[in-house]
Amino acid sequence: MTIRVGIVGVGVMGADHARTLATQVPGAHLHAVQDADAARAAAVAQETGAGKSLTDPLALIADPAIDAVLIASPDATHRDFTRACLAAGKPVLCEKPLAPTARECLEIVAAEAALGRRLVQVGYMRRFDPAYVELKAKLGSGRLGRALMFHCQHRNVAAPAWFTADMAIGNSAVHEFDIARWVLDADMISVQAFKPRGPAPGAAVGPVFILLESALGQLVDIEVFNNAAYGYDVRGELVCETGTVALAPPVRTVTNATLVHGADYPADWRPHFADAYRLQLQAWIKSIETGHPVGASAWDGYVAAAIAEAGQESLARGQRVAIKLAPRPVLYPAAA
Ligand code: ISE
Repeated sequence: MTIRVGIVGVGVMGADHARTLATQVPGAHLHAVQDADAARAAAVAQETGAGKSLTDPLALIADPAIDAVLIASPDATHRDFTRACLAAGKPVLCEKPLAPTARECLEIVAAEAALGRRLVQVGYMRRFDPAYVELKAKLGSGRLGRALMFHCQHRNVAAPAWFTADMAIGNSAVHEFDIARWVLDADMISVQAFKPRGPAPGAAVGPVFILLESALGQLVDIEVFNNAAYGYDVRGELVCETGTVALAPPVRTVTNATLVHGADYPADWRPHFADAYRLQLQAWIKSIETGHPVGASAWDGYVAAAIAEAGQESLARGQRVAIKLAPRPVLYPAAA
């Protein structure tokens, strides 16, 4: 069985997914790629051997020769394209965020619930990252007792000048919101977000610190620093009743040079999470073959967006904010 895939949007992430799909995902055939920039779509099609390149996203989604769609277009388009896939009855892997607002995410949830079967997977790829998978398994083994705290750090080299603290929450920290729910198997009930005083107004966005409380009383602290300069660096440590377990930095080589001993950092998330992206795509294709959905659901996409909005509100008001979720449709079983 071969699943014929079309990709909507082949910018940085879409092109990366296209390369992985074309070369490392058994059972998938990259049938077509779409981009508003015709030259870019054609170049990615040529590089990856995709049979077709086009500029109309809805034509790609409607194409009867396409069985499943990967959406990697700008965030503002995610809701409409995901809904078009649902209307066409096609499985869809939508890059995070599912949509820019919780309200739009809920529209997707409602549309999928009305359909009565899960077709949407959201690209929260850390759920497939071998290090996070092992962290969760070690917690699940019971050897460390119950989880009490989860320390998370998320550092990027640099963000564009227009990147704001709200975007640090809505675009970057959403990964931690999702992975914390998944690792702890618990929903979050409150959020408080802080910014250190300074840097001076007008300077690039500095660190944002976020504290979540889970329904089981666990604390999750998150530092997101989009202008950390030194490298792409994601860390996590669970503090449990009788021990701790942390993600080990993905280091393959250590360099000795004049007066230096050290490891390199990647410039962005793609090398750091290369295995996660590949495993996510392989699991997505397998889930279409078997009919058993995997990964973050539309509901999980909604919850991440709802936590982000509560976090943004907390930052604006300088107060802890309760996370209130819409009623959960039966389509989505209780575990995160
Ligand atoms: C980006 O959109 C991602 O999804 C990356 O994984 C994350 O590390 C980065 O902070 C986001 O801006």
